[in-house]
Amino acid sequence: MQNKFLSITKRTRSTPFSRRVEAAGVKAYTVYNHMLLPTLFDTPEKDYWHLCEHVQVWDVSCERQVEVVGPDADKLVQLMTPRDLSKTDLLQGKYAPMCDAKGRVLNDPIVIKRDHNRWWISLADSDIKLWAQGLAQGYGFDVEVFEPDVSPLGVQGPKSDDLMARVFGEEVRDIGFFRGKLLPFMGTELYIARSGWSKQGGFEIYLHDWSLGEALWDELFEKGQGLEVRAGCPNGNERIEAGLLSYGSDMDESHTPFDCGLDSFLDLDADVESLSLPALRELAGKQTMKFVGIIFPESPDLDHLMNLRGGYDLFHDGEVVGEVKSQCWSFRYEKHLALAMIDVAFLASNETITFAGQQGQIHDVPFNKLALVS
Ligand code: THG
Repeated sequence: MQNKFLSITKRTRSTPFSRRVEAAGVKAYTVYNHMLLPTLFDTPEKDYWHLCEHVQVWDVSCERQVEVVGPDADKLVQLMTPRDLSKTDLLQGKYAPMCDAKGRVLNDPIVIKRDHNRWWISLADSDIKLWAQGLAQGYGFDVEVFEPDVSPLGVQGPKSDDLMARVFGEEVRDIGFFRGKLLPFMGTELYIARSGWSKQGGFEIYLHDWSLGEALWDELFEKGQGLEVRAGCPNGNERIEAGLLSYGSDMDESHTPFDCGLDSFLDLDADVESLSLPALRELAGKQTMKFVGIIFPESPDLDHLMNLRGGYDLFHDGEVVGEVKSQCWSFRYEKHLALAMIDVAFLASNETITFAGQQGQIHDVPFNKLALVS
């Protein structure tokens, strides 16, 4: 399947940074939370190496926030996730899968404790605002649930500390992983966290005033001179190597967190009220699928590579034993990497799998922790 053009309308919302993204020469978009998300600026390979060597500014406004505020806010957010949030510090973020009462994954956001009884749920691509509003209504909680005017701007890459220090001061350097600070910008204070959907290091600036978007963008580029700063976007190749999950591609509401390898983000023994914890305690140890990596020596063929696409069945002896969810050609390892869900029963006795005529080696994710032998 070839790429087609995307018709951009009000429904595929633009962002506070869209004009700058266009001026920077964006080549492709996807739609995420009903909003434009750039996916390509130069070639996939040039975008990749630039991210790994320099610093990029990412319009990730589409990581929309659901704000939950009011006397029952802690209760509602805890109800939505099986991760124990009771010990979250102010301005701390936690990667917190959200699950329904059957223990199925509805989203895998970062939840941020902005204040006492005030949370931002920084969403992956599914309509959690409606779910949260429904739960609040059904449980009779005293909370407001809405999408605030908040648009994250990512600053990612090895030079991101230097760039951020030039714009926001040296104190950005001691922000810990998934921690944040409120730092001044043009008469307001922006929430800035050390997080982002790459493993090259970086920050996310949560712009809470749409009208300041272009000023923020311009400031990063003006102060970034000499750092080779340029516009970028979440990079499919980099995140597949790093094993960062993409909701809707790698997993969806048919999977449990166990299937996805998200066990370490569940607190099965926690004494908290969470909608999914009873089901997840039952499901523990009974997983039927496993999220794995597969390494192929060569690219199966160009059609399969289009857009890091998944959705391909994996067969063994004529039986479907799994599905490729995302895949890419790794410029770093010079191998074709796939992320896949595979039947646990098949995995028990097999380490190789055939796909598009090639033998692939099954590996744990992330790939970039492995010594990839040639
Ligand atoms: N930043 C913000 N919002 C987001 C994302 C983000 N919303 C959508 C999407 N990304 C949510 N999904 C993820 C998935 C993985 C991570 C963050 C968000 C992530 N994981 C690390 C890992 O798996 O190695 C670390 C997790 C941890 O140790 O707590 O960073 O990127 N604002």
